[in-house]
Amino acid sequence: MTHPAQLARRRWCGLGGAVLAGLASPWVHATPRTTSLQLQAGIGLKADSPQGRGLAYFAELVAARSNGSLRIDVHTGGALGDDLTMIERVRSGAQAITCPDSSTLAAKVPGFSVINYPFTFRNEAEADHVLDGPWGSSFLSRLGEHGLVGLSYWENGFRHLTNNRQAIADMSGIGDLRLRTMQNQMLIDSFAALGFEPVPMPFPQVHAALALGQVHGQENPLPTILSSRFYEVQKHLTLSRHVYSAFVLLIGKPAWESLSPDEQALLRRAAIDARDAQRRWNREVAASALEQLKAKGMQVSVLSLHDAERARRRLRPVLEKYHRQVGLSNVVELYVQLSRLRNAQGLLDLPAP
Ligand code: TK8
Repeated sequence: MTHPAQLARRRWCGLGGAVLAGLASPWVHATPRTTSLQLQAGIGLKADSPQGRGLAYFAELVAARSNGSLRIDVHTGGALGDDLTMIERVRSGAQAITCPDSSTLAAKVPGFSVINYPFTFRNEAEADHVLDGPWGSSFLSRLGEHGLVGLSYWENGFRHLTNNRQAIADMSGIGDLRLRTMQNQMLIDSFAALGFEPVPMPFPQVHAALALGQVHGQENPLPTILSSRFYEVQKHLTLSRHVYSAFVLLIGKPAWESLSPDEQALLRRAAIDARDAQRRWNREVAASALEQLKAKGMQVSVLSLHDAERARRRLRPVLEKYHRQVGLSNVVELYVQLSRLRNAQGLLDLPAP
């Protein structure tokens, strides 16, 4: 296939610069661009969330490093749709960029579900290690078959449970507690196995559904419980760290192919620099969020190591069912990498923190 940038150069030769300078089509440009290219980006979280700050920073880096010829137009708070909708919009070229939770990409590349296997990562450093290495990259490159380019993993974080019925210290559901989950079958089955009534739902609907009592609980990292104001409609918080959750910064093929190789390299570099800043901000907010949520009136309980282990045992049959679907080698390779890392850190014999 002819690369659009090559096509642009060919047209440039054939038609002459004066004609081309007046054409606004992103397909027709020389380097440097004569008009700036707008790339529309959308995310589900608010502008003041760490994800929102990360995306604004990414846009800033891209604008500065391209001398203004690439401009990312940022839409937050689900203004362009929920994660699944935006993934499709990005594939079709209706929008250029999004940053969904990796769990919503599992319908395309099932291996993404392994990231969300409950009680797997002990800390953020373990997640960074495997996501930024060959294990995480292999899933990003498989997105190519689905019209998507995965640029980098950002942090959503360790997820915690909230509800407005009663304190749940041990992470076992009370049958009729309707718990909003992300739209991922492995997670739906996991929460059912723990005794909840899972209700998969797009993120932008969650606050209203909690307020109306359509669902009684949800689970998300502390920065999201804070930035999405879930404390307004949820009384109880269980510090459970039951799942580690990552975002994937994505650009769709239609937008990607309208960029020259230099511009693609610029975007890849900026995606990594913005990732590092976003993770730092996410961790800073996560560290201070608990005090703020308590001050807003949330009642906090902590899942004990013992109860986490019991929950993990209850989930074993669910995960065994998924090993094959997500690719057994993906699961084995993750555990090999984690064991190596823990071994190198002398942590192999310690219980999870
Ligand atoms: C925002 C979502 C959110 C995720 C969820 O679009 O759906 O609960 O944790 O951050 O991606």
